[in-house]
Amino acid sequence: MITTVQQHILQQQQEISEATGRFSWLLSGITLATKMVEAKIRTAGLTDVLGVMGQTNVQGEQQQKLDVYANQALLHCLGLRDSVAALVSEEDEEPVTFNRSVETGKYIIVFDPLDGSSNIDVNVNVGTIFSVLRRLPSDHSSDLQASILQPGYTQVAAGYVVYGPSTVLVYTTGHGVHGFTLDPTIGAFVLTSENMKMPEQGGYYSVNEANAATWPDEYREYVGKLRSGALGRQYSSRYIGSLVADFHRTLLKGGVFLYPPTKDQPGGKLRLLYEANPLAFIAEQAGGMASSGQTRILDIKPEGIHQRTPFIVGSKREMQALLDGRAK
Ligand code: AHM
Ligand code: MG
Repeated sequence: MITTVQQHILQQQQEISEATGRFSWLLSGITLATKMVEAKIRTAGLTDVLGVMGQTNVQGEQQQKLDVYANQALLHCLGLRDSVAALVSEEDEEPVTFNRSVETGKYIIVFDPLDGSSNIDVNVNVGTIFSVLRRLPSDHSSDLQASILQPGYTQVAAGYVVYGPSTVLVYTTGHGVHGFTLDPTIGAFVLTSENMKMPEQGGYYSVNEANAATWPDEYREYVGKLRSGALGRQYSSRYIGSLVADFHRTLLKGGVFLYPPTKDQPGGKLRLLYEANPLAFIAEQAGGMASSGQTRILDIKPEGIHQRTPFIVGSKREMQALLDGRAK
């Protein structure tokens, strides 16, 4: 028989001592919203949702119509869950907080509603990334900053959905990484890969090489090593420009994804809370590693909700080679 993501979360919950039915109810808000987004994406060319909406978001980027829809779907589906204390989105400058007591409003969800949005209009994979944090019991404040700005190692759960040829959901609660595929005939995410493991070494590296001239030297040297066969393999390159899709391939096939510092983005481009942290949690749970080049991603203490970080994630062998190169 099939196992749906809902059933799987309920089973996992029995293994997490403090988990209650609230947690699976909360995650069902995420799966519902992502199914709404996927339905919209499937008919995108036929309806009037492609293209730019004419607003710029807090990062100064043009918001696509689908970005707005995905953000609203998540805010709506999760805002109704009474265990949610705050929602933090890439698309909103400030967190959306709910006036819920510490006993009821236990969780904070941080998300990138539609990652890779520059790919929407060209029919290339996009995704949703989420991270669940536990509200600090001492955090009675209305802004919940202390609870929101916790380092990634405190995440209770993290996951993503890739809207590709099929729609795939991958999540972890710290007990392995599990993958589900949306069965459109029944409208449910069905378990397709339990306990996913990243290969110890892969055959692909993934980076926007157009930026190579402005990377710090060690990244040019590192990618040079991958190209020259110094790691005992002849690598090939793959770069989609949708982080979720590039990460998903790295999880399945191994290798390394990098977004190093550049001249225009000396602090990195990708966002710590809703891009790097959740993917780093999943990578580590699958046997891989994630670093900013200086620090383990999950150890970084965030200072702002839209903070950026250089992000390098992948198989053990490639990650170790990067860190050894830095240690020289
Ligand atoms: P977005 O969340 O606004 O879509 O931006 C993040 C995206 C990532 O999905 C992707 O890894 C990266 O930006 C690509 O950047 P670039 O076009 O500079 O290579
Ligand atoms: Mg993104």
